[in-house]
Amino acid sequence: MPRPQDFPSPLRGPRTAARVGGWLGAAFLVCFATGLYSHLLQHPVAWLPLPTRPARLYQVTQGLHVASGTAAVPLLLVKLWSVFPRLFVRPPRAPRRLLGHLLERVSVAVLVGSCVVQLATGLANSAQWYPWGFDFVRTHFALGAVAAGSVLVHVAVKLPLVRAALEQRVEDRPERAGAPSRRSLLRMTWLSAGVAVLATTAAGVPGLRRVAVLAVRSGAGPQGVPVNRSAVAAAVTDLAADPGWRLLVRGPAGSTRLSREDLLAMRQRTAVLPIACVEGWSASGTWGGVAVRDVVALVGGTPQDDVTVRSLQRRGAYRESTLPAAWVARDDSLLALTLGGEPLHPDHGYPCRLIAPARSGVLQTKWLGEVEVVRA
Ligand SMILES: Nc1nc2c(c(=O)[nH]1)N[C@H]1C(S)=C(S)[C@@H](COP(=O)(O)O)O[C@H]1N2
Ligand SMILES: [Mo]
Repeated sequence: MPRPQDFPSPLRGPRTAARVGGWLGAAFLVCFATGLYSHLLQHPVAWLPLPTRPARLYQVTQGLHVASGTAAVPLLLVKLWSVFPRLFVRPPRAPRRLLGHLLERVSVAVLVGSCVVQLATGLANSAQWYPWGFDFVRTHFALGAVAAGSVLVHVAVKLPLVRAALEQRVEDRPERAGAPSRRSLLRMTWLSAGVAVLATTAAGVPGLRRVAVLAVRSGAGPQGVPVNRSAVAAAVTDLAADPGWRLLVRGPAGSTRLSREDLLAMRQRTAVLPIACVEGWSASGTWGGVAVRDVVALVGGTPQDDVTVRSLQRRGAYRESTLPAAWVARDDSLLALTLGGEPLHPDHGYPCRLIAPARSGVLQTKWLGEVEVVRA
């Protein structure tokens, strides 16, 4: 077993750890807040109404979520490197000090474990790679809570040490000839975090798409919008192309079945709205169709009701979503029939899909078969 003094680099230690830790804490805070918001959008709670505008809100917050999570990776690596020798500190002999030591070690183990797994699975998810058997969304949420709690405990415990470390200067000159200085180590760390942010978010910045090497699905797809699950993958091709397709609309005053022609004969509206996937990619389109509120009005639905939409798709987690009343009240919450002025491509949800502002992509249900008014 090595001992702490076997790691002689003067760049490790509290001065580096405290500074990188501050940035890491900031990245975690952004990531946690945007992640919580994304979770609440998908699992709304009645006492906490969420904003329905600006339309691009989720596009921005989820972009920040993926960018801050990616930036946290190099920050966490440098932070772990800077404290690595502490792993080999011998426990004290005195029983009371030993207890304190063990508690601190356990809290650090939970902290490091949850942060590493959280960032690794999040990164894999943003790269659309799901090599595990567990439910990603649930695990990511639960682990986020564990990570947030253990970060708070850690900051509280280390505060005196952090204060002292931040009072010490960061020198520009290396302590040993030929070695980098602490200042240049920190600069390299900020730079790596900056590159990580750019590589994930630049796809959204015109002209910078080519540097967005870590961004997935940044523009390709029929009608200029990427596709996550195609009609073939969802096994809906036949049902969606059936000329006998009707949208079943159910509400307190009864039910009705509408063909695409019926829907096209109603008042048409257009809205420029993004598809903003949880994975971080997003793309805007001009959607045309009928307002959800106009359709549910046919069966006695009002803008005070929630509306659940269901897909023709038989299996899969995103076959259904519920549009809260605040969204139903908006004219740009659409049952879309067209994208960019053309009938929806089969992969974008033909014959009819939901598209609404300030919502996560997973909630923009494609290939609708049914719309139901749900009264609270
Ligand atoms: N029925 C159904 N709708 C769905 C999905 C799905 O798997 N099934 N995927 C959702 C996800 S995760 C996203 S990001 C958007 C993508 O829409 P697009 O393929 O038109 O870009 O559709 C959503 N709607
Ligand atoms: Mo998505």
